[in-house]
Amino acid sequence: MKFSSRINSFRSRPELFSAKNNMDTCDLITRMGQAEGLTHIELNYPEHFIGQDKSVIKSCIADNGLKVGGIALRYNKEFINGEFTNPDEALRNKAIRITLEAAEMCKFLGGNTVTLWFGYDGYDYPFQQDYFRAYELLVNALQQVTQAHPDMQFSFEYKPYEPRTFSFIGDVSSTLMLIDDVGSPNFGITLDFCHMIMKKENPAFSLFLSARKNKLVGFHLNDGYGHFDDGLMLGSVHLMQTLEYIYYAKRVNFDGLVYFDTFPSREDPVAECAQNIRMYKTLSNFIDQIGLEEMERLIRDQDAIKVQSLVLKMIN
Ligand SMILES: [Mn+2]
Repeated sequence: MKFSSRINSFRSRPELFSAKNNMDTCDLITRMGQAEGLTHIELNYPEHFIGQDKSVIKSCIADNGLKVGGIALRYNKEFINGEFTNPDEALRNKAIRITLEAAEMCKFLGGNTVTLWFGYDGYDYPFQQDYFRAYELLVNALQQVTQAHPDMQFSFEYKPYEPRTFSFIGDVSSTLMLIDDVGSPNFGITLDFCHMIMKKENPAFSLFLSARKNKLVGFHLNDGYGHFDDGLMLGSVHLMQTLEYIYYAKRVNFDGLVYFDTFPSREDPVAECAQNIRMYKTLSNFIDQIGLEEMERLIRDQDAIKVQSLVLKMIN
């Protein structure tokens, strides 16, 4: 299994790591290296490279026994009116240029996935967005970046809202429609558990839809209550839905990166990360003990009482 985590989580509780309050990218990577079971890291572009030497970052990752899973795009406030759908052509081109740079950086660091999350492509008011125009702009920009790097995997992480009231593409089906319209073989989907809960999707069903279309690239795992992107520890709120999600991950032989997109603020991030990995492995082992065939039989029976006995088995 490949496990990765959110680099900015490792800024919390700095007193547990060193006297330094302002940790640079290498400090954060070094701290991540202490998390038991962590194999990969993902960096944000350009955020984690500003004023940092990329070669130093590269050796720091190797020195800590880690590998780069990929790069995630973080567009700054300049793009408040949209990234790939920005009405200002110069800004839209700049967003495209930054995305292409991120792919180059990913290659340099030995990663293979560029994750795209467009926090600002969306709308807050009726008549604020021309949906036809914005959709064409988005498809066109995604074709440009995916075609420029055919050897790089690009992945779209949808989120229903936050910071916009409506993200332009905010659910599993419209993401799969977008991917289909872009038409690039190197373009797929990243499923974020909290985002799916916010959208009132059933995460295992979204996983099924993405796998059915052969577009499943990455997981962002966490938990939350469904109103905001809470970034809580895996299985802390929706334990059974997490179990069902991991079951379907096994069923489709998912071998991509499992990234914990959590926001520890009071917790020791090293312990929090190790706990998420332990939780994933424990739930995964539980399914293995029952056996995939037995699980399939259980599902075929459509007997909710038998399913509840699974919970009892976990507790006992
Ligand atoms: Mn995420």
